[in-house]
Amino acid sequence: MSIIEVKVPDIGDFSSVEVIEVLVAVGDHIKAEQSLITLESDKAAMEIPSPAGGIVTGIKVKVGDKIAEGAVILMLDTAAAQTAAPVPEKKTEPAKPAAPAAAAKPAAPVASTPAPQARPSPTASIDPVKFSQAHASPSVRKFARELGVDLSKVNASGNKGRILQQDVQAFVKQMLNQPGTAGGASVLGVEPMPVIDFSQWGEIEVKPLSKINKLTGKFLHRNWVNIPHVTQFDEADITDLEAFRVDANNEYKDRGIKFTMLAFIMKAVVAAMQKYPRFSSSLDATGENLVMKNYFHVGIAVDTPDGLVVPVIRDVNKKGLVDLALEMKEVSLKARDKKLKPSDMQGGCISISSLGGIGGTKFTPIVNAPEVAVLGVSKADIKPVWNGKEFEPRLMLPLCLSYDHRVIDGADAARFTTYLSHLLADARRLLM
Ligand code: CAO
Repeated sequence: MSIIEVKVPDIGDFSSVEVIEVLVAVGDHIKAEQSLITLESDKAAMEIPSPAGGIVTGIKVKVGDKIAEGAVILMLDTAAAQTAAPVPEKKTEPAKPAAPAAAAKPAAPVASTPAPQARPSPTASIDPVKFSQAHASPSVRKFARELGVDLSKVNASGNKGRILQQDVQAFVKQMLNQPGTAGGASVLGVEPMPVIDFSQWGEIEVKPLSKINKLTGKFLHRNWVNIPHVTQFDEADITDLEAFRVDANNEYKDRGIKFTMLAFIMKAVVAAMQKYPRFSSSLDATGENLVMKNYFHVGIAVDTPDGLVVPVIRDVNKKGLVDLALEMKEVSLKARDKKLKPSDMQGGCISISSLGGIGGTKFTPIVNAPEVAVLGVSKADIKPVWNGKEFEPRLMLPLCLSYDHRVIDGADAARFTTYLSHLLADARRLLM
């Protein structure tokens, strides 16, 4: 046995400094340079390292004690250092040879320092300034940094509002138990949704979401959060197209074919994508290249009793209106009978979401990534339109184009919807 007293080394001009953390316990095998306690003055916090390796046989300080240079921190059996296998400790640096008199390790002062570089983490986005201002010891800061926890969001339970290691652990636990966040973590670092007991205000019934609801919800949330959306609104004069559609329906009634406005809109959208190819592109995985496509597949949002699905109609540029009308009927039946395969819903270049059969004047659809644009269609209505001499009643179709602003500029979007309106106003242009 070779027991030494480990004392507070020269810590500068401080005569009475508070012990805010004791980082070791009796029986611990410690290495030279391992931090033993954390001291905190008005201006700074510092960790006191061990001058040698060994086994802690007694601790002479406790949290809250005020101590100065020369005070005994603990008793250390240094002979045990050679024989005992050291227990793994929190710090990862290799043991260094024992220093005869270890100096206090200058630790990050509590405030007014360059902000610690917070690593981006799935747990929370860290505001470096607020992190540096949080009241916590260096070891707690290190611990928080390792876990990617923003200290400014952690509730402190320590003396004078100090954040302790267990506070950081409690914060992480709370985040992991948070419902509705991917892996329990709030990627935006925003306040989590509160857990509410609705029965406190009246009778309630809890119904589980359908499988489709849950799946769609995840995709929509991901797309809404990741894509900077803008929606461009326009109106297309479909008076003549509607007259043509009615005629065509009369003509094809015997063959059981019904043309809805959607079939014409699909053709017009593909023609607009051919003129403006960025609208059918996708960003690659690096986010630095655009993948341009030489095919024209269009997703159609279909409302089913179980939720929203988006089957894809392929090669719309190669199909005529009759084929499209038949295929859309088949696909929406399949969707409502839950017969769509995952592959039926993949590979679209753009999606169309039509609420025109239901109602509403406009809405802002969410881009169906990896696509970069989605066209929302609302209910057409007769409106007075100025023809240069007088107001004329015209059937106007509201268009709502949401797009990924990383790929598409506002001017491009306005050109796209203007061209689309132009095509729908005179469908003969689709033949050109
Ligand atoms: N303006 C006015 N009337 C319209 C219209 C429009 N924009 N679009 C359709 N209509 C009319 C149709 O002409 C039809 O009338 P008739 O029976 O008199 O001919 C009636 O409304 C019903 O049409 P529909 O909605 O059944 O057919 P569709 O081809 O237009 O749409 C489908 C098919 C599958 C897209 C649609 O049934 C559907 O599910 N829509 C909902 C999509 C959805 O939920 N989107 C929201 C997604 S969230 O972003």
